[in-house]
Parts: sequence; structure tokens; C-alpha cells
Amino acid sequence: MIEHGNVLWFTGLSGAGKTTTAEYVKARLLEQGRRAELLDGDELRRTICKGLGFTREERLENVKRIVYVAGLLAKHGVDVLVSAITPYHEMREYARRTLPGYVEIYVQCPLEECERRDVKGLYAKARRGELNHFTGISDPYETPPSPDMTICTATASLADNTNAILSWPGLHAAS
Ligand code: GGZ
Repeated sequence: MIEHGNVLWFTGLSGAGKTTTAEYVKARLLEQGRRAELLDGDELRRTICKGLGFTREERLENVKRIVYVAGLLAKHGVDVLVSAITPYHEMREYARRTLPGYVEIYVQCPLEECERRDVKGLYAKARRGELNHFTGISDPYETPPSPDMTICTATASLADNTNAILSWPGLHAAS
């Protein structure tokens, strides 16, 4: 029987470092000989989630599609890394109860720091009122009350965060 893959679900603000951290963890899992795939919210919104906006309903639909694909991959033994803001408790609970192997990783970074980084200029746009429903500015981010893991990208290095995730005892692939 195929061992079910881990589903490492990275939640946090835009610019918190979800995708960067997930990419590093993925590279390490591949080095360990595991099969791993990254589902990046921003990228999926250009493909299978194209056309979805940022209302609560649309974000829920977005997450449901990601959960569906993650489930298919994990069922076949692939470790899935999901990088998506996933701002509401409701959607994270949906992912948790739907996906065996779900591990919630809260990528914590103060809003001020995400806004200072503003890699894509989206925070500035949101502040100017050019983007509606922008998480942290004009839309809520509900802090996870009991994530499986919390990493902080403002105070810890990428290497340390990656190591912390890979040595989490609940993972199938401990390094
Ligand atoms: C939040 C937005 C928005 C609004 C565009 N609110 O950091 P990014 O740029 O590269 O990734 C973010 C992505 C959000 O998609 P997700 O699928 O992760 O969101 S959710 O889980 O809430 O469905 C961000 C960009 O799209 N972006 N407009 N209004 N993020």
C-alpha cells in the first residue's frame, strides 16, 4: 500500500515568506528521495483558479480547489506543500478535516514587516485603495489559534525554519 503523503499547509500574510520557505522544504524533501510538489496560491490563480477574486466566497472556492488537488497528490504518496494565505478559520478547518496528513504551518510575520518588504507592490496599491479585499489591510487574516507549527520569518533564518519543519515529529519524512 502506498504511504499517504504529508500535506504541509503554509498559511500567513502576503509577503510573509510562505512560498520561499515551502520551496526550500520541497528541495530538501526531494533530496531525501521523497516525491514532493508545491501548490502555490498565486500561481494557481493563473491556472485552475483563474477568474476567482478575493471575496470570502471566492477565497473559499479557491481553497476547495487547492484541497482537491492536494488530496489527489497526497493519496499517491506525494508530499504536498501548499502556499496560500488561507485567511479564515473556516477554510483551514475544511482543509484539516478533508486532508489526511494535513500539517498547518503558520508563517508568522508582522504586517509592518510584510508591508515594508512589499515585494510585488501590492500593499502600496491596497493602501492607495487600488486593491479591494486585501488581506491585512482591507480584509481580515484570522490568526490560527492552534497551528501544528509556527515559524517566524522576521526573526529566524530560512535555514532554521526549514530545519524546524523537517524535524517536526509528526512528519513521515523526518530528516
Ligand atoms: C490577498 C492578493 C490580493 C488580495 C492579489 N488579497 O503574496 P502573493 O500576492 O504573491 O500571493 C497572494 C495571492 C493570494 O492568493 P491565495 O490563493 O494565497 O489567497 S487565498 O488563500 O486567500 O485564497 C497575493 C495576491 O494573490 N493577491 N490580490 N486582495 N492577496
